[in-house]
Amino acid sequence: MKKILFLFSALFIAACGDNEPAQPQTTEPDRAEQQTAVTDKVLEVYKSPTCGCCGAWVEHMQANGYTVKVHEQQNLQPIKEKAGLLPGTGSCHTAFIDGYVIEGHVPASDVERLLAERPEGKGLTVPGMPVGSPGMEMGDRKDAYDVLLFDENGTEVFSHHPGNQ
Ligand SMILES: [Cu+2]
Repeated sequence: MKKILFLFSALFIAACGDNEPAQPQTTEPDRAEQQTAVTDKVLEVYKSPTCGCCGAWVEHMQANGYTVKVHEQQNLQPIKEKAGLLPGTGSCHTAFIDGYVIEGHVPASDVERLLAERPEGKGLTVPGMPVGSPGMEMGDRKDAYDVLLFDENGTEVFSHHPGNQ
């Protein structure tokens, strides 16, 4: 299982592009993790220093009113394990907010709904990196994708985003 997850994250980091310089707002993970449960709308994001689409997603969340703390590290494997992601359901960056995991390019509107409805589960994931999801804009192209609610047993569709193709 570790190996599978590692292969996925390596694949996504590669697809993400190595074109973005390191962001300056890196903080120590240990210190920040203690704050996640009590702060409102503070998103703790773990990403590789070179992931451009991860940075674009961070900007999407900031534009929607979230305070974001970015933690940059090369090896995200311990974070994926902490998040409890099932093999094949991961993406590039992993975030935590208010007791939930947000994996990959989840739209801010879905995070908003998650925090309002507070369903049972570990959090939301958009596996892979669908074109047209927040942070993955490529011209006018939008691929259809699902946001999944997941727990240790599996996933269910939380919302569907239709494409335009
Ligand atoms: Cu990405």
